[in-house]
Amino acid sequence: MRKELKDLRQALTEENALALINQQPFLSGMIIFPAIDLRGGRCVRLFQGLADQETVYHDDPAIPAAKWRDAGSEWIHVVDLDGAFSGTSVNRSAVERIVDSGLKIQVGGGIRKVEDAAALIEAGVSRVVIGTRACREPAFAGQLANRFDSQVAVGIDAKDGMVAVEGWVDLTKIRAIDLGCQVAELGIQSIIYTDISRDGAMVGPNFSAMEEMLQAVSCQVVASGGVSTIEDVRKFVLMAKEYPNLEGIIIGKALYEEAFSLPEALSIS
Ligand code: AMZ
Repeated sequence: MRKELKDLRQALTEENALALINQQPFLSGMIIFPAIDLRGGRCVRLFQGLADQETVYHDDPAIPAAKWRDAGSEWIHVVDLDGAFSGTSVNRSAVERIVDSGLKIQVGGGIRKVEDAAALIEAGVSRVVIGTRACREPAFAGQLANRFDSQVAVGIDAKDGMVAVEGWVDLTKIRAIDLGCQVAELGIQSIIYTDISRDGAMVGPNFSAMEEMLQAVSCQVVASGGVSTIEDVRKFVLMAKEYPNLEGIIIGKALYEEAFSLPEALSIS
């Protein structure tokens, strides 16, 4: 047995390892994050983030959380939409119910103070996502990164390449790429990059914008917005092989509308 292991180790030069990876055309280690967006305690989806274009999928968010867990997910991406619109965490008890599912939870929406981030991490959230305040004051993101390390990510939500904040109502003059580079330099390890016009629209992701961000920043990137077919997932898996900093993708509406199943997506990632 020892000898076989030694032979295997010797055979595994970097070149051989790359060849092995390439023989597995679809396995990349990319994380699939099923999304749960919360509004008034319920699991909803918005069309392009517009508050008046809402579809309710579940009154109790613990139901999709258990469903995604039982389907084999490791993570869930949660957005407190009321929090994002109002600037303070609102759906705290719903978040805690999702934490009870036992999955790793990434949460954004209304986290604008150090205490908000600390309280969520204390409550069992694995990673908090900071949007508005990171854009308005990038040093704040750096401060959180110093304190919470990889348990803090920055959410960059863009329309035509420019960052939108405050529930995507306020469009800034800041380029998404510039903010990405800035927060990565300040120690942020992951960026959640959303293309607003694709979000909840089932029109396919903005692959070229994602690629640009992946090339520009030194940290990991999670792609969000527009995934609508299993082919979109496959394209991201191929992209993850080219850009190892593509940490994962967020899938929302496509799963709720059953365009494909979560096990299907997990099996090719
Ligand atoms: O759909 C929306 N209008 C929306 C949304 N999904 N607005 C903000 N968000 C999400 C961002 C990020 O995860 O994608 O809320 C978070 C940012 O919240 P804040 O409060 O830090 O800007």
